[in-house]
Amino acid sequence: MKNKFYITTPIYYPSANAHIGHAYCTVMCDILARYKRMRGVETYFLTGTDEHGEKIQKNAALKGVTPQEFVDEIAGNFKNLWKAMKISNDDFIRTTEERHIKVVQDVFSKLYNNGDIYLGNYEGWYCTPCESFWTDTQVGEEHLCPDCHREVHRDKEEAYFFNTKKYLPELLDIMEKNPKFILPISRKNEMFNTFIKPGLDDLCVSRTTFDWGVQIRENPKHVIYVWMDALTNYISALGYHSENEELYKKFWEDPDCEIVHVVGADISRFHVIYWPMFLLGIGARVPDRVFVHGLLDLNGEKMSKSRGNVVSPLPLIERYGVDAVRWFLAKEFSFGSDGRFSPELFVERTNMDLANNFGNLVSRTSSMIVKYFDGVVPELKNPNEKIKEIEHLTKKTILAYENYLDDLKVNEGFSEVIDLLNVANKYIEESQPWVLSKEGRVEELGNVMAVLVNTIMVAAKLLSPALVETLDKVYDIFGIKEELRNYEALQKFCPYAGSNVTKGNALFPRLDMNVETEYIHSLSAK
Ligand code: ME8
Repeated sequence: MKNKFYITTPIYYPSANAHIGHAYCTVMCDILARYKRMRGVETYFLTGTDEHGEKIQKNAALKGVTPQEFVDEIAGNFKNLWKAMKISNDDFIRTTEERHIKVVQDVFSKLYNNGDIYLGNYEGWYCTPCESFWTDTQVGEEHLCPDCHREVHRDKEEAYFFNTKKYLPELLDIMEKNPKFILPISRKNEMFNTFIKPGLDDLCVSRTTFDWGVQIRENPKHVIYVWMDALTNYISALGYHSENEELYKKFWEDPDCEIVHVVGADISRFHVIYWPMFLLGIGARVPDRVFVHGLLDLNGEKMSKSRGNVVSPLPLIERYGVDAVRWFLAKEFSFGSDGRFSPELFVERTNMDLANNFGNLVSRTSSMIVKYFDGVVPELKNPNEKIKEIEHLTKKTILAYENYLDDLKVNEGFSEVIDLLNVANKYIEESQPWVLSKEGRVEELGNVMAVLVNTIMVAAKLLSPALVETLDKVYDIFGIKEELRNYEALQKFCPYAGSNVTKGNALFPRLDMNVETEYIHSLSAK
């Protein structure tokens, strides 16, 4: 494991408010950032908004406001949403900020002076919603954008081009030498077969038909292509080419920092092909990994504002709490595969993992300790074979969890913990504490309680990158001392004897399937 970690989300277009898909990507990055911090890795987590381009300019005009007013409002909404979702980003970059604009211009000039960018003419098919030019073959006879399947239009203009041929061999070499550069690995072939194998054209990196963008210093009637502008955020936010390059040096230049970009499958080619080439052009290091996550749909339909089927995370958080929403996103979908949001799945997931499994274990254990031991966690004495087995399983779970999360496999890591919680719930049934109490087998009864408390603490800590509010609640219910709240405490088995337990409210109330699915359906119908 490297000793520093830099993780980024895509910077989202503030052309409309965020929906559950944006929240998904941001929550997954937040979980990874929180996990690394928990492991003592110095971490920097960046998100932000991509505020230039024709689409934003058009949306602002439709609303009768300036583009800046338009993006100010929506960028503010993004920030508020991330606050409500307890996202722990270290910075929020906006591409209309001075600190960013200057860097984009510097990067362009550097590439231009290198001879990597040249002036030519562009004629092709343009998709405004995707801000992308496409070739005849790509749009086919129907003239539809290969990404979003909307109609494209013919566009011709004097434009600057980035010479992709120059860096392709080096890029292919990087992909070859670092098999984890594109993750999941299945995405690598897709990328190669779809975009590289048919032949890579030079990339058009400027526009003259609108002006909401970063001007090219050398030729101000051009604005820099919104993707070149946007990708640069990953280094402009760290202060690249600014008076204070401390963060850039610390996180980008240090080979002992792992750099991870998390992006949706819709935008992977920009991150896997062009961004590394720009970096090679300016003589900077390329990221270690581009993790391509899947896209979520709603009941089988692509989420889009025009269809009116967008789910906003805010009303879900208000009704079910931030941890339930974060948990659903983290656990329901395999990170890297496409997934489906449905109200039924949300209710089922919350009930199954949080109410019936984790929450139930916490409430049963705390009640029993209050009932049988006056609220004081007993000491583990003379553990039997079963307990040694659970101790072994606990250590194995922690290790497997760490390996999975280090490999960005969040879902699999959490599954290990859920399995451990299942074992603990089953252990209650098998050991029958109520019988032990009746028969006066106090030492055995105490041991069962000590083991349950230990399992709860391990689970609460390992799940805390997702369940950000639950950990402290669990610590408070079990009166866990400050010195036993750190990650290292998990290495000890049953160190919690003497803690004072109080019976708390249910951590996660069970949701009524009919009532709650109806409620969530009503949200997406609006
Ligand atoms: O593409 N399911 O911004 P964007 C899962 N500004 N994730 C989703 C999703 C869905 N249905 N919809 C969106 C842009 N996302 C550019 C990025 S980066 C230098 C510039 C997430 O607002 C997913 O991560 O269209 C996707 O890649 C991203 O939002 C696209 O956000």
